[in-house]
Amino acid sequence: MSRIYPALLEDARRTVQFEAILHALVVLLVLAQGRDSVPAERLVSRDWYRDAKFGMFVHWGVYSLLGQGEWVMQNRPIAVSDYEWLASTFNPVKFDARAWVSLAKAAGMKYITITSRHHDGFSMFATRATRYNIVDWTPFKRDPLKELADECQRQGIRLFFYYSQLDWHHPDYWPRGRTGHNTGRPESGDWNRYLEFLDAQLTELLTNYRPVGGIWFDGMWDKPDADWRLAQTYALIHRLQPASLIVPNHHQAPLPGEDVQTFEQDLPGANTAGFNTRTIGGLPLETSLTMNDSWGFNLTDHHYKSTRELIHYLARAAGVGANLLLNIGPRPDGTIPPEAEERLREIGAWLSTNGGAIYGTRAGPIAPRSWGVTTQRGDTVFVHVLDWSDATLALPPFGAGRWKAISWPDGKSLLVAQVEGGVTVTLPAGGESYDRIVVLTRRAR
Ligand code: FHN
Repeated sequence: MSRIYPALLEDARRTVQFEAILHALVVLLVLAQGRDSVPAERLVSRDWYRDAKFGMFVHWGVYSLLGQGEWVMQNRPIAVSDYEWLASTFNPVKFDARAWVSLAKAAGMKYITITSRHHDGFSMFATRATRYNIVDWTPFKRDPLKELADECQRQGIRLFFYYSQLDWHHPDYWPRGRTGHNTGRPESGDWNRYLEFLDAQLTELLTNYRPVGGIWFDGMWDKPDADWRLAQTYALIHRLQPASLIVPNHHQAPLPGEDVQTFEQDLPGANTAGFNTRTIGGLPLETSLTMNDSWGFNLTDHHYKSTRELIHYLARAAGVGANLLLNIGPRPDGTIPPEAEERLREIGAWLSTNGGAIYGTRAGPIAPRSWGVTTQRGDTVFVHVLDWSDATLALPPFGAGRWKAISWPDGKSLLVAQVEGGVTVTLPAGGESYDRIVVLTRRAR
């Protein structure tokens, strides 16, 4: 025992060292995708993206008809032929692009990311690559993505397309990955033909709906070891629209050609969801979040987060330099659930006074704390006090110089004391209940 124990310890030490070296290599690799090799248009888009901070995620498709979320085809499971019939009944006559975009704007959102095709394989746009699309297959016959694109242009909001690489319907999605085994497809297919189909659809999206903010990929995790020919697809996107961003939800550290690192149901670095990477690269960051517990419309899911929780999440995301992509699951008729609309309007009202401490900021100098976070713009630091009921808040040291503090948005001076372990601020009594914001600037010498 006494001889084995040191050997085990030595082994463990070596493993830890090896993992640390591996981690450092990954981080270096990620950082090596320096800004130098990225064309100017995309750098501008990335900076715009970093400033935007808040976007609307929309999961909407044939699955919305059943009101059991977007995975219903896989979960029940439903055979391709039955799902095809369901798709032929999709008729969201109350869809109103103007109302959707106006709501996103009222919420203070700067972009919309909508499902152009989810894992069910049904295209929510006019495509020549398959007849299995909303214009050719349904009584609706309209192209909602075109209507949205035009409306986004009119109202000055950017449009991104969610695009599923995983497909439960396409015969050439073969060999199968982790999901989609029970939809009654032939046990054969041509993978290269499938990839050509993806590129053909992406070409359409990037040609017919200009300008596209970016493509938000999802589903690669279904076949992590397959050859997805990413370099070719990414080059195609960047050739067709040099300013478009690639946002991959593959749950890995960023790969070459990608522009944003997105995290699902988690703030960057946290992995409560169990599938997010903890490696954070140097790209703009985003976190996607459901407003209740479902992405696609779920008739019985009324488990909505409160406005307070959502505002806290937005502030916490900004505190680590990330955007919040907040989801809605519109109903099959095209209307938006009232619980979602109410929250979006309340967040928008809050942002109309407090957005100055969110938009255009970067992660602040103090790492997130249980009481809140900090953001900063230039030399101005915003302290977001989210959960703290005492009058005085102690901040750790966070930068040279002496600081003065005012409360936001009324600009009242607050007492600041330079103490040995940092700075204390006396918070205003009462006031804003979601997020008490303190603005810190350096005193002139
Ligand atoms: O399987 C999807 C899911 O339906 C949803 O679209 C989310 C959104 O981030 N992404 C996938 C799971 O990683």
